[in-house]
Amino acid sequence: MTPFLNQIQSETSTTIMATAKKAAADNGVLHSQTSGNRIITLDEFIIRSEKDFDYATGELTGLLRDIGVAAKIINREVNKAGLVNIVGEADSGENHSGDMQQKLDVYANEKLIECLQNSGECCAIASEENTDILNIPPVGSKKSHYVVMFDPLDGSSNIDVNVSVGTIFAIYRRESDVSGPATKADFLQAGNKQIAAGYVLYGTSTILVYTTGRGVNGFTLDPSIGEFCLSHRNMRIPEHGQTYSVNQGYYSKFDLEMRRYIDHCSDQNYGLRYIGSMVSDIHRILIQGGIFLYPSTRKYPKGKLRLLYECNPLSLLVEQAGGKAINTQLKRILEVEPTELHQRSTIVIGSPGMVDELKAFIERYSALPL
Ligand code: AFP
Repeated sequence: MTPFLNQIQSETSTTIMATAKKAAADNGVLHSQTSGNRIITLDEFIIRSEKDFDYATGELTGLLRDIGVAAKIINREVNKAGLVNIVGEADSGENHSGDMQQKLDVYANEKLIECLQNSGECCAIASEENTDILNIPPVGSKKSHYVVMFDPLDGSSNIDVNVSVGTIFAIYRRESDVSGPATKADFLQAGNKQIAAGYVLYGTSTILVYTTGRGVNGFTLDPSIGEFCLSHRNMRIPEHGQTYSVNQGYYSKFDLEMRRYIDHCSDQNYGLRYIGSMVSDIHRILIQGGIFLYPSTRKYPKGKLRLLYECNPLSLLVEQAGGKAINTQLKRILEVEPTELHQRSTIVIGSPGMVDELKAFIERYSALPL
């Protein structure tokens, strides 16, 4: 080897050593920032919690881990979106609901399906990006009991401008016979039948938040070790917050009760915070309290957001953290019986005190004409 090549090799090893040392040091910071104890990774937490599940066969554990892996892969692409030619609209054009599919939407959808296919713990998926349900071929003789629904990249119209986006997922136990393919009815279950639900927020840091119906926990991705680490244990939503979250640009298109409530928020000096990426807004509300509204508008008389893979999983998380989620007919979101895969819903979700406050406005004003 020439002296020149020798030098390069030795410089490279020094750089690798330095990077490793820095990673270890950063990791130490994270240790002390979390709880002062050793780090608990998502995988470890899921395995430890397995005994809490009603059907503790390891299948659900496997599914959550598959979603965790997909989240890391999606995170990698989201983070370099500005560097490569992956931002912008996909060649496939519009998805079934008429939204322009973004390239990263398509990528995230593919990765989630791929990861869920690998372990064979999921028998079928439904996604915002697919018109129909997609049966997954069984792995060997494995008979899977679960179906997974997701919005692979919610808020994707924000990608090109570097605003946080998120993945939302919901897991149900199938109702059809395990020996045949899953059916649409397996997905059209009320939200209160969810076995698990969660989101991944690709923000200033990447965080995965999930529930299996026994509280809500958040795991922040430590890029130096490539692991989601427990950072938000047993999240509890404050009874009342200081912000409201709504697209106030539609004010004149909202019904009277919504306009009155928005006026009330302004009178109370609540701050207006609306990111246009629901996962980000809900994450803030879970931590700081507040209320998020997406009522009917003239354009979306039934509301804009999707019941099955946006409203239901986020409602389960918020309720599990002590919050409330209803539609503008005052029905608990988790009790709505779905009739369509891509059904839309109105939603009022957040701190219990604020949802109750809005409920009083609906009860008082909704009978009045616009
Ligand atoms: P996109 O995924 O098309 O960006 O929609 C995001 C979203 O479903 C939700 O995350 C936002 O809160 C909401 O729509 C924003 O909708 P408006 O632009 O109508 O306020």
